[in-house]
Amino acid sequence: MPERRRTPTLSARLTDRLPARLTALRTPADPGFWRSPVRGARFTAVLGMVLLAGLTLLFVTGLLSYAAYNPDLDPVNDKTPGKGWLGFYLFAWPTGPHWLYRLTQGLHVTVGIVLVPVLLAKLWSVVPRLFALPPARSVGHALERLSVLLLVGGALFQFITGLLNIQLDYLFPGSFYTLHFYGAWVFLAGFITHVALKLPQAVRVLRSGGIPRGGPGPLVAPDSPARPDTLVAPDPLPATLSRRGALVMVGAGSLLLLITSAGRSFDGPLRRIALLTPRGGTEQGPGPNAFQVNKTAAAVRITPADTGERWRLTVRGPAGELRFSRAELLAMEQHTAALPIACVEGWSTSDQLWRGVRLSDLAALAGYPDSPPDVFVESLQRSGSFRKAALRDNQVRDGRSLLALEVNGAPLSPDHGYPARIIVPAAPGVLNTKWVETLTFGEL
Ligand SMILES: Nc1nc2c(c(=O)[nH]1)N[C@H]1C(S)=C(S)[C@@H](COP(=O)(O)O)O[C@H]1N2
Ligand SMILES: [Mo]
Repeated sequence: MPERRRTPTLSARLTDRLPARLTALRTPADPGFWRSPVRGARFTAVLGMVLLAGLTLLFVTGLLSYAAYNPDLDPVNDKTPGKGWLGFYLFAWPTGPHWLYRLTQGLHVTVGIVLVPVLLAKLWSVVPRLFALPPARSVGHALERLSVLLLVGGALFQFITGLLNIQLDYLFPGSFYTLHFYGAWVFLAGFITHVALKLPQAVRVLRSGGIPRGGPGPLVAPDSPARPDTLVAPDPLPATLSRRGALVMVGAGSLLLLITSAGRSFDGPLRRIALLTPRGGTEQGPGPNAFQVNKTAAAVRITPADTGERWRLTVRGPAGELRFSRAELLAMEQHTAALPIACVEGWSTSDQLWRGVRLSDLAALAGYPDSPPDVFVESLQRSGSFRKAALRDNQVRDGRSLLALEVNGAPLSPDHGYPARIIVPAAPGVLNTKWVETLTFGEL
């Protein structure tokens, strides 16, 4: 039987005759402009499914992180005043398990970093659609494109602000919390719409077989009644990498990021391989205070004179205003608690053994012998952020919530908050105020 040859289309016949220089003049709106043999519905669907799971986790852990700040203890902790009903879900952050914030925020930041290659690959895989003409074929299509704008814009904004924040290199005007919080909701609007519109299709594409091995080729057999795969390049270049190979590369990129960033949630050798991020990779040296420091005493200009013999803790409440020297605090009943420091930046330490006075005992001295109220904590630090924090009654009540004077059997080091610091189970690091000067119990 003679081999059947496909008759080339008119445009193909024309472009064949044109010099290469002229065929290169195709615009991005022309499907033929996009020539990677890797693009295809299944490639996009696989990445989409990873993002569906990963971005959902990011959104949930992000909202939890905001709740963990006690933002409705106005006005001290509210990092996004004016959030209005977007704060509808806020709840009293629990004090157990004591590693709760270490887990939720470690996941939030680590998963965020690890998803970067997946997000970029997904955007790359659908970029021809960005240029497709006409811009809107119907009202439905126009709305779909609008939702993609919210989705892609929201996701890029969230990733960029988040990554800049953990790199301690914050270029944006305005508060990170406010921007990242509102950005999350804008992103969610696009995300939900996009998932509702695309998930059925992605599931169908993935059910119709595994990821095709090898490079180019239409997703569906030519004689299949199914819709053609419009992501497949009509005029692909020769494959240098299979689709599966491309997915493996994306996965390898994510794995590399995981290895070089996840270690900052642990102490010891793992922290040393967390080369990518600040607060990792650095060694803290030997000794009981040898664990990660956020801001040093020197960085906020706290001198030995501020924390020496003249230092007093002021405790305020219905019982009046009381003052204690460090020696007087050490003479009170001391309690120990093994608790980590877990920062919003995603890094954390393993449990450290803190020792000091229970916040509930100080509340009793302040005039709340039975049920401790909220407390407003102020540091002697005069410049920079995180000088004040409010703790909720459930946190004050927990027997592991301490005004710590010692850690791991030694006095606190100046960098870890000498002469006294707050430590609360499951709370974000930012609530663990260092260099404490005043505790005000009751009405904030
Ligand atoms: N006074 C004061 N307390 C503070 C901070 C600060 O900048 N100033 N930083 C907070 C943050 S964001 C964290 S993560 C922890 C870090 O504690 P560490 O430096 O002892 O590890 O301290 C918290 N307490
Ligand atoms: Mo922090």
